[in-house]
Amino acid sequence: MRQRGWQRPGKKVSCAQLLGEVRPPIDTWELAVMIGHHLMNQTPHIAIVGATGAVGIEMIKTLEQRRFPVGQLTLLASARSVGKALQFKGTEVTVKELTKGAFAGIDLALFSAGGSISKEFAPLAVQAGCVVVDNSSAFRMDAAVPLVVPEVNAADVQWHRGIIANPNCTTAITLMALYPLHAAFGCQRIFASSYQAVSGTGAKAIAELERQVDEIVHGRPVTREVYPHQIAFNVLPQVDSFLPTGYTKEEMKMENEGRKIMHHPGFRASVTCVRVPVYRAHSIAVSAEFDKPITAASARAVLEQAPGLKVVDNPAQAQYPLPLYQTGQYNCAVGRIRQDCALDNGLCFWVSGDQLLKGAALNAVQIAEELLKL
Ligand code: 2RA
Repeated sequence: MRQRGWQRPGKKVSCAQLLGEVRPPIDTWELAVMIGHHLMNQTPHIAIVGATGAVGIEMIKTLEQRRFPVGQLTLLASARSVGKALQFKGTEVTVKELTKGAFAGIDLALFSAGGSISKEFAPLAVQAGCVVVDNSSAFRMDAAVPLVVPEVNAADVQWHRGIIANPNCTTAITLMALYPLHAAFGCQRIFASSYQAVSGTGAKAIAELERQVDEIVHGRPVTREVYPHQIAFNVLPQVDSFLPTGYTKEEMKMENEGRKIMHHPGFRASVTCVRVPVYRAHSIAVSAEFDKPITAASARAVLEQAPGLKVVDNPAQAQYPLPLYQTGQYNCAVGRIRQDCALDNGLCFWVSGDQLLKGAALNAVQIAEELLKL
């Protein structure tokens, strides 16, 4: 039977639980820790874990550009990055080693160093009195951890117990357009394909694309280290590893994370994730089915009011969202809005967004901004 609602292993979780109405019992110590975590210093000492990675660097820039009231900034990374200096507000901040004791005195830690680092160090940071915003998949589906896109479910930040999860980039960008439509018309299911940039895999994948282009242009044999096939002048219908169902882990994040973020346990998503030879910004082509009748005009009217979203939709002038122009933008963009000819109450759209920003660093900083309001 098809599972309803997102799950943690061995335990079904209802929407009411997601909303924090039925939570695991809290003992006195845990309550004291929660209260401590909710009294956020208004000029917090912030740590960035994974500071030298692509997302870490964007986190530093985003804190500065959004004038986040950083009291002090500590940059943490693995031993091999120790001593590197990164710029923040015109001064150099030297990277320190991520150790078990690194979180003493830190109020808020933004993690983007992979799931295994998060699993090891985020609980230690919480024990040290720090609130963690985690960009990995380690805690996203944990019932005790809110999973937040501020434009969709900012209020979920209120029930955190020390860790708040940032969603997968493709999910976050899709929901920026899908959620306002769901709120207005009631979305039950989507069919989608993603077009994911190589920077989603990391610096080595960017280097692989550049190297392969150079090899091809100069007639040398193509070499490969990161992807199972040549990515230059090609597209790969695989992002992440395959599950027994034939979907990849990345593809199922849309349904599982979408259910939790939208508080919509019945949401269904059939997705094909595709890696494309684009440097930066992911795009998603979506066909969505709604409870209520929907037209391109009624959808456009909703999307034009949606926070963090720009409508770029003038096909006659060849205007639609392009990943090239979404790079470095905080807002996502939606276009190609049209009634779906194969679904009842269906709508097709194309949404594009910078996955290092809305899909990672910006979303994490927006969550931090919500924490300051508690
Ligand atoms: C990717 N979802 O693009 C990843 C990045 N978080 O592969």
